[in-house]
Amino acid sequence: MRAFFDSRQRRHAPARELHNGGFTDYAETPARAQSILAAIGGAEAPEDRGLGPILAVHDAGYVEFLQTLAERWAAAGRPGDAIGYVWPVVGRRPLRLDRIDALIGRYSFDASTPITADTWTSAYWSAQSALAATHAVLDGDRAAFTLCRPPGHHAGADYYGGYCHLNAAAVAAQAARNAGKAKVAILDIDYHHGNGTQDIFWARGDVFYASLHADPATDYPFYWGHADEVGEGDGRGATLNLPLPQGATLDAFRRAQGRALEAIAAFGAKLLIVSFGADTYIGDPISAFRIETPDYAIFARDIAAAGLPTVIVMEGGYAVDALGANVASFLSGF
Ligand code: OKP
Ligand code: ZN
Repeated sequence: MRAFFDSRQRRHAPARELHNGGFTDYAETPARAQSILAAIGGAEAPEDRGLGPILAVHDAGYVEFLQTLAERWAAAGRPGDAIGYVWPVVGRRPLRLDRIDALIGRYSFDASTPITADTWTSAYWSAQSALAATHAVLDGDRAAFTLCRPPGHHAGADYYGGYCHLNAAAVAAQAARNAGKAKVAILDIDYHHGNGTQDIFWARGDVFYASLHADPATDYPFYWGHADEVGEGDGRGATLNLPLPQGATLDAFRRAQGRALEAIAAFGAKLLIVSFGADTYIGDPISAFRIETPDYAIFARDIAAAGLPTVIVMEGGYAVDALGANVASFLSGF
């Protein structure tokens, strides 16, 4: 299977993140990519397909903000990485403010995603890697893997958060739609709900979003991913949320994934994108499922049995030492 990664994706390396009320080392480290590359034997660099496919998903004002945030932060005399601390409560007037902190609040949803001078470059190449894998599959490959780091599924059309800036899975899905795939499905099996992906396709009937994740009653991102969220308008019924309790093991996860795959088959998807997070692993430092390394091959075989051309997009996974083996196990199932 072809795999894609650009070395510029390593540059984004915030120092600290706000976690449970204190600053801790940033969990989404460049070492994650190293662990995966060592286990899968390397990856190809993607072509540069430019901003067009990114702007097909993301708001132009947001993209411009992300490109310039680090400079503006420095120009405001702020040391270190840019972190927000104020957010507009839903329903406030859409004020056009210039103050850097107000803009961060406008274009993000949490304080766990510091922005550095390299964030834009790494996020851009992460999206390009996703496009390269998507085009490999559109050109006939059965499956392709994209090592998206930084990850993407928490990023919405006009917001970042959850270590995510550009939504690689959404960019991939939109590229497949534009290439003529009538119906595209996204299966999100990261530990966390992919709120950004859900929001982007919330009111659309052409892209199905199914997610297995830790119950948002107990886990980040809390405000999305509840079972009664099913989409709206043309998208009503094209969102499927299957929250699982903390402690979930192979059997519960596999059963839920089977339900998601049945729904994707009924929808009539012509191409599948898997948002794959290995933070469901038993040893993950920020998560609480109990999936073991060999289990990933089983999940992947079940997904492969759906028989759809498949783009595998890397999302989370923070047990760095085991991450490569978990990804390799998953890919072996294809
Ligand atoms: C990204 B992905 C809780 C802090 C939560 C954000 C988690 C982002 C996960 N105290 N930090 O879905 O793996
Ligand atoms: Zn996650």
